[in-house]
Amino acid sequence: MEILFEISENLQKGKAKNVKELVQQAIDAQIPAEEILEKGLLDGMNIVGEKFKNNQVFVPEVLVAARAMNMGAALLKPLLARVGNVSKGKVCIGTVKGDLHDIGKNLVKMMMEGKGLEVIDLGTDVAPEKYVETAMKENCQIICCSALLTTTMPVMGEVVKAAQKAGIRDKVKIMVGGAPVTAGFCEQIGADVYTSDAASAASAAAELCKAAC
Ligand code: B1M
Repeated sequence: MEILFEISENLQKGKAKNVKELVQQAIDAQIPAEEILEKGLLDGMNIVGEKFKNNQVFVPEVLVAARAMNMGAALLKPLLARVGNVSKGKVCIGTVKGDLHDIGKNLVKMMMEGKGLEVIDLGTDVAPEKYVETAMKENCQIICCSALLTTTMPVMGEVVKAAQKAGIRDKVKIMVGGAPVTAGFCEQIGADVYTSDAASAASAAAELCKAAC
């Protein structure tokens, strides 16, 4: 669809205002929010990611693209979050210590809210102790950790250890994800669930909360 292509193109150029207008037009044209997200916004962000990897674009370009992505995603949020009034579970989510990437984490949060879960967003650069303290204070059923850097992935193992040390490991599930994370890594560090994308993370979290109730 032409409009989704235009969203992707404008996102790659960091034209946030255009992206916002185009996303609104796509919503008005009754294109499903999931499709606008996948084929418009995420398509554009993936292309920027490839160019960043190949040194064809640099941090400033990536940042303006990320801003455009967030502005477009904000319009989709109410459509993706078909939430009822009753919370179906409580989770805390954050990007691990040393890591500032939050676009994927924000999408996971949005999709989880769409499943009716209450999500406490700890932001980025989150220390292991912070996840654990929050889970204890807020009675979260799940701790969700996101990491985009191979250098920060090991912090997820520290989160598992911190939960063990605090004596809550049998009361809280730990979910992990982010581009470099794998099911094997999840198993290796003793976390509970790995999912590769935001939609699967939301479904898995909803199932875990249902099982815990
Ligand atoms: Co960064 N960066 N970055 N960056 N950046 C990557 C990750 C990189 C792969 C680019 C590359 O070289 N190809 C590379 C990492 C290499 C590695 O570790 N192997 C990299 C690097 C090196 C860096 C810096 C070190 C660069 C530098 O300064 N020299 C630096 C580190 C800063 C830091 O964190 N301390 C850095 C900085 C930045 C920006 C600030 C410029 C910006 C972040 C802006 C922001 O997030 N607000 C940025 C961006 C945007 C990227 C790329 C281009 C895009 C990431 C993204 O948002 N993707 C990325 C290249 C790429 O991924 N192709 C790259 C879209 C997003 C929707 O996908 O986050 O994967 P993602 O989330 C997915 C899934 O992974 C999953 O669901 C999401 C949607 O389905 N998911 C989960 C995520 N979390 C989950 C949790 C779950 C389950 C699923 O359960 C709990």
